[in-house]
Amino acid sequence: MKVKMILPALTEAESPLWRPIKYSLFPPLGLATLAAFLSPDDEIDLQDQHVEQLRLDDEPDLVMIQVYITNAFRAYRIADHYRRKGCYVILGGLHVTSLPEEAMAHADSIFIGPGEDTLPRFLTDFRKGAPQRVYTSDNRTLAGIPPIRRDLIKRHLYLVPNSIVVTRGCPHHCNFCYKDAFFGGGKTFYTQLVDEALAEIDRLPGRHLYFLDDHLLGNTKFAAALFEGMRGMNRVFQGASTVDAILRGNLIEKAADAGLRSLFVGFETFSPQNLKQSNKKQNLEKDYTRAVNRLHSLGIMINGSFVFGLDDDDRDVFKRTVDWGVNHGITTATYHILTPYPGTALYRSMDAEGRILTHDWDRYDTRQVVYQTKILRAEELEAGYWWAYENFYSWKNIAKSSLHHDTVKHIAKHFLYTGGWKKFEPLWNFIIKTGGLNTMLPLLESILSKVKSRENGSIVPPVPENTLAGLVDS
Ligand code: B12
Ligand code: SF4
Repeated sequence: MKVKMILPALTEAESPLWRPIKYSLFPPLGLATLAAFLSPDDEIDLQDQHVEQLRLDDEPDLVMIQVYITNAFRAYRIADHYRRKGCYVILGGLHVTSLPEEAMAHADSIFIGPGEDTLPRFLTDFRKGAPQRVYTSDNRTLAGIPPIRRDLIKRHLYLVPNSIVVTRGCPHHCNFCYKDAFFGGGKTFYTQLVDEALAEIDRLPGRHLYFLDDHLLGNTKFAAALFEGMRGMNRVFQGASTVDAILRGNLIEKAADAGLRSLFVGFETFSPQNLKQSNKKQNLEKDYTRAVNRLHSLGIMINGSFVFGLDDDDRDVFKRTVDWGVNHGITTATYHILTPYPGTALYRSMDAEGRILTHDWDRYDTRQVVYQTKILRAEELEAGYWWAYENFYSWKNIAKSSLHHDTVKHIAKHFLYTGGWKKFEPLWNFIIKTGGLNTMLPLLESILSKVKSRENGSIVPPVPENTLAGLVDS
């Protein structure tokens, strides 16, 4: 059987003239995971529009398309194109799960939730000639899933070909997050078997790994065993966590020992009001500064995530947030404008209040205001968002933030990483166009090599386990 798998890009990434480096970072891991359920005899063509021109002149037996909110309209156009040719088209992913009826109009079958349990069911039905219209995931396990078909990934087109996920979902329930909508009807947080996760890591060439898990430290027992198993593997890796998990116990030291060098941390907001509005209770009354110091003392760089536009935000929020990041030596900052994704609790409450202003999903890219704001006007919010990026990544602030660290190596690392990331977009564009992106990996690996603070270890003692118990409610 001929199978075509497609990850459509959002509009911005398609321009032949300009490819932001962000879209050439990670390969289509979800589709490569699903490809493992196909037969070795199937002829699979996996295309990622973020990094290649789509070929649409073929006539496969089965077309599988991954739909995010910001690629939904394009995904539907591609689906319609193949259905007109008589190909069988199936749609799955986050946006299909949020809005199944919308997706149904463009597909022969749709998939609700993760695909590890539903795709095998569909394939059996499809081969028998009796596929159903809707497949809904209800059996959430990663035990025994076949190895990801990484052979289908064009590694040379990505800066970070070694992306990996060893858990699914998250133990928390922030009301703006995609995850409760996506994992509804079953477990919302589950992990691989440790041995299987370690085997997957072992299969990856080179040193660098990027864990795309929503919360790599979310299950303490699993993460501790994983990091234990990774010691001595000589890996350097990046991942994501919450503030409370960084402060709790000694898991973060274990992660650092295993090779963790940079962490995406969801600070999101400094306002308790906003945290309550977002049901981000795991951040309430948590000492962000302490978390930052703890990471820095372990030589872990921080990518801070911040959201603008929650109802308690005023005109000063942009400056406050940027200043805090610079004064705390945050390496990179990711700012978002609050975006109520359909299917989330945030969307439901805003919809009930009549605050949703548009259903143009292309605009739900976390850079545009799509809802009725409260204190800030929409124009102020968008202007403040761009101002924050520009200021955080000004040379002056990159230098100031780098100088926060106490060793020359850490200062240099910070300066190179942040400057290289944000200040050389034309150079990245050139490297992408000339096909040499993957050759930059050794540079990334050396920037991520180990640094320790002068105190040679953690200077920030952990918060006792039981003071935070109960907040993680998996
Ligand atoms: C890596 C990543 C990216 C990467 C690469 C994406 C890629 N190559 O897949 C980059 C940097 C390009 C990216 C960009 C963006 N991203 Co992004 N990204 C992620 C991240 C962190 C991990 C994705 C991943 O690999 N998951 C692991 C794999 C195994 O799961 P999966 O891809 O979902 O696939 C499973 C199922 O969805 C399902 N499935 C998927 N497709 C199909 C198809 C069929 C036919 C079937 C049967 C099943 C199926 O089966 C798979 C196995 O279970 C997620 C967060 C997350 N945890 O998902 C955010 C996330 C997907 N991104 C998000 C957003 C908003 C964006 C951007 C708009 C950000 C921006 N401002 O630019 C852009 C838009 C991209 C686009 N194409 O439209 C949101 C999406 C919200 C939504 N409702 O759609 C998420 C959820 C982040 C968040 N917390 O809000 N992203
Ligand atoms: S902690 Fe992060 S991944 Fe988990 S629910 Fe909140 S926003 Fe989503």
